[in-house]
Amino acid sequence: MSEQDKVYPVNPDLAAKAWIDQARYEQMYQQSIDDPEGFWGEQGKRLDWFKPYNKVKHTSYDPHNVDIRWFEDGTLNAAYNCLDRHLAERGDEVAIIWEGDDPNEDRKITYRELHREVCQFANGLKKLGAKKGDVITLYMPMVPEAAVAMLACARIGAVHSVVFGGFSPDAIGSRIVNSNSNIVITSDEGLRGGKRIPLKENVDEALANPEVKTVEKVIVLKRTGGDIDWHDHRDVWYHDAIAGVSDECPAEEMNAEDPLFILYTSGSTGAPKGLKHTTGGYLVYAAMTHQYVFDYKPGEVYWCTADVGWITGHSYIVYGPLANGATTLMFEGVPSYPTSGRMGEVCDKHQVSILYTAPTAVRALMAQGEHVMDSSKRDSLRILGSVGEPINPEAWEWFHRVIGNGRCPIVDTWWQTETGGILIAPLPGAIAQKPGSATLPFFGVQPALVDNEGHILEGATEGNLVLLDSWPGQGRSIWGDHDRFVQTYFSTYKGMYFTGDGCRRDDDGYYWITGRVDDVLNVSGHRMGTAEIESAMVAHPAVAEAAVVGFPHDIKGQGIYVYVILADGYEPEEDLQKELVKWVRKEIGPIASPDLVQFTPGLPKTRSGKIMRRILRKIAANETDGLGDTSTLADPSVVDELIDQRLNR
Ligand code: 6R9
Repeated sequence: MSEQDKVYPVNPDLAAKAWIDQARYEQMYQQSIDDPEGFWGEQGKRLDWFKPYNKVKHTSYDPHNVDIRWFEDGTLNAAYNCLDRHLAERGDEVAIIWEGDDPNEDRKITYRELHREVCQFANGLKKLGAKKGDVITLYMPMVPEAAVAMLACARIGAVHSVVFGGFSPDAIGSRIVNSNSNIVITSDEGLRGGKRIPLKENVDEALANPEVKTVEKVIVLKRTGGDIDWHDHRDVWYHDAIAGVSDECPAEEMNAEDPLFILYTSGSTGAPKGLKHTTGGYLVYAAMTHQYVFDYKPGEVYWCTADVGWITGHSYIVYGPLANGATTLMFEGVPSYPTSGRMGEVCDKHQVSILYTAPTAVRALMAQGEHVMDSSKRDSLRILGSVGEPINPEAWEWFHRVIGNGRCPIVDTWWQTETGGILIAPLPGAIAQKPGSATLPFFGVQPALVDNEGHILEGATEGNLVLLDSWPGQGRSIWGDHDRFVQTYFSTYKGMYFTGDGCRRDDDGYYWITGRVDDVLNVSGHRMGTAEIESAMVAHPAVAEAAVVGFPHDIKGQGIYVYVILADGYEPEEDLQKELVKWVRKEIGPIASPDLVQFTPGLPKTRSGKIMRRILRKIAANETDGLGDTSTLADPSVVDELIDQRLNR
């Protein structure tokens, strides 16, 4: 039996106590497809609405009229649902456990305290001029104030746009320009793995660009107390913004379809897109998936190791868990600091029941051998989760056997920034797992595989992954550019949402995501557009042309391989390779650092001038035997040259 055929059946004891067992999964799934109105109409009641909805689903995937609305005549407030409604029953229970970068620093915040902090900061924002509909940019470390700021925006009806702390000043600036954001919330510095990250300095640099014109206020949380520049007319300390301010703040009544947040993500072409998520459907879906996919039970400590700068942090550190009244752990640091066993140590210290992390983190631990987990017992763990990229069966097995002591099911959750919440995953009490497969769809989700012409393929097969109908958590548009939304997701295959992922379905109907079929890379679970990196490269004077592809990388999943044609007068020297790597870090951020830069006199192109990436990918992966059809190349000798010069790794 091959590794991929291995099945881990559902544990009957777990199933007996789970929210969803197999029979219930099947019955609910069927109902969600047969009667989406009835199904979601019922599920919507898990939230508190100011004005209840009468209309449930109003969605069209017709490319001439893409229109997605859920619960459209209801009103509610996301922060109210994450805080106020829990106060009577569990006001004194812990909402957020914060674990600092330094293991001696931690903090527990109850729902009552979090409510107070959010209200106070919401009033602080208002005092500085923030109002409903404003876009507020967050560039924050992983501290409770990041969640407070998100919820405070939601409370007053402002739209947050969180920019991951690893992005560069240029990336912050372009997101501010695209969203017309008027307030930025940041921190003096961040702290990760003992290193200080100059967050405020990066914001200053972003705002120094004359094209960035809309920002009136920068609110600065004091985290490290490090030295920073100060601009009196613009900068306000977080502690000053809340000083003497009331801690009572009514929650703004929002329509279900009012935007809750924008989150930028990379695509195959152009600059990152600001995905627009709205309030009602998103929160229903985040809360429901958090409860069922992780089988979350009241009182359990749940830890998602993502950063709030990504969709995983939005839906499964902040909104889903807090809407459910859960205890969510927020970790400031990195899994390998100060010791390589830190992740397990944090599980023991806070008695974590559910651990949701990324394959790249598992592989990084695995590379250090079995003993890396010896400093912890991890007896409290009950469920493990994986997200961000395909998990290879070896890493799955190691995650299960070593981290989970062979006791805990792994929910491999497939989803995207665009989907708002988890779409394919094995509910732990209902669906047997196969290492490497995300398994079966969540309620209301209708995956299908299509060939390149858009014909739906039946049975065990492989194809492009599409979704046939909407679910409440789906992104509604691209901020300021609905045409691009339609073009990107609904035009390739008419009447379907195209995910950009390739996928296989086996005889049991299980889905196995095979990776992106477009020019999007997945580096350590982070999405990177090749076009974005290429345009950063050609902005350097030494670069005449650049082509970027991914190649298999043991820890990161994919590494970044850049082919560069130098401009006249530049020599292919090692120093220049290093300089170009630094350049991309400055233009986009450290997560986009190329792993390898190869200078080349030419690139393989078709006679019509299109770069043949398929060939570049093969060369980067060292698979030069099976280059496939090269007959359409304008100049086949380029390929031999590229292979000769291929970098040794
Ligand atoms: C949540 C998130 C989305 C892309 C997606 C796919 C890949 C995510 C996966 C997975 C295989 C999984 N992806 N989860 N591939 N198995 N369990 O990661 O969102 O950053 O937008 O990335 O990540 O390729 O299309 P996002």
